[in-house]
Amino acid sequence: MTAASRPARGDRGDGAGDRVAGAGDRGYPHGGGRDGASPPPADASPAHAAVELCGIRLRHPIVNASGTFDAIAARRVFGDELVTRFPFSAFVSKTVTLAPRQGNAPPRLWELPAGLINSIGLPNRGLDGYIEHDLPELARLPVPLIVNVMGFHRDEVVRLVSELSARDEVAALELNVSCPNVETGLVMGADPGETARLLDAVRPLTDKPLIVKLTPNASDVPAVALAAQRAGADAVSLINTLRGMALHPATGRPWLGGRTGGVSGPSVRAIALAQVDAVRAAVDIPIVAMGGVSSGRHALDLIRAGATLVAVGTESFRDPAAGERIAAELAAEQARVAPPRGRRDAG
Ligand code: RRO
Repeated sequence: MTAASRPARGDRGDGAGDRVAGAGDRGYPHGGGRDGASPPPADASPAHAAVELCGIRLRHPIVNASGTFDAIAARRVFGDELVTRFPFSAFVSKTVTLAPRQGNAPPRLWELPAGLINSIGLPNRGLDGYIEHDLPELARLPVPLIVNVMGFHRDEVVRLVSELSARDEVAALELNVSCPNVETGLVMGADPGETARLLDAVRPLTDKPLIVKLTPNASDVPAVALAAQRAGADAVSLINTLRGMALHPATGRPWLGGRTGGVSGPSVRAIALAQVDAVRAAVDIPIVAMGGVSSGRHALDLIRAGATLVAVGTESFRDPAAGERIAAELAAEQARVAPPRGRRDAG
């Protein structure tokens, strides 16, 4: 089946994308009174902000960046309030690998003047554990589920895509191509040929939307995006984190257990904007843009650069309700730039 002949995908058929409650005056998560947490927005998802990504209807354009919001832990803390006031219009899972992983040795984080370096190292239950334990929990969220997967060999990605594609709970798959192929040593997403070969292997296995998460640690990111599009990707997402390093101030040795890590947060926003702009010029498929977004204005910048959706990552560590606040701020910015019909003529 060709990309053109595939049916509209990703719609869970249960209106899930329409059931995100607008913010009211109930508890989650503003009620906790965290320092620096967002003030409650009046309405996080007015109708004019609704969008569609690859056939998936979403209440607003703000989703989470993979690995930056633990919805299962958040539900334990905030209870059903998380479900009725979920901060994102879709949930992107943390990266799932074929085998379970412990992740990197600590320390795993280093704080920067404007952001973070993380070296988490993909801790997860593996595919079987994810399907048994995480998927049933995540399927209870009121928004479509996008599952992020990564393999160290094409065959691993083939298994991940084919098994997750068979699950009705999964609206779309995001391929994390930021890891080296153990056969070639090349980072799959740093090389257009590797990216195309990966898509050639997995595209025929699924009718669900395939989003390729690009790495910024590549010499020609638009060329990788174009290779992904030509090989059948439905969308690209960018940017993943930029490789960085910190030294222990006393010993001068690498601080992070993984030696290097990924830089995110406000320090990378200008880089994200430039890469989204360059990728927009190279491809026609939708872009999910992220990198240092902490306000509606930042989200609007990425949409102006050509994004359909914007993901919030590091800011959610500071404020778990950031997604809801940023969606409301974005809607206000968009209404200011292009007021909804009726209001445009008023006065
Ligand atoms: O788990 C991680 O350390 C990690 C991943 Br998979 C990723 O895609 N990006 C990142 O900054 N960290």
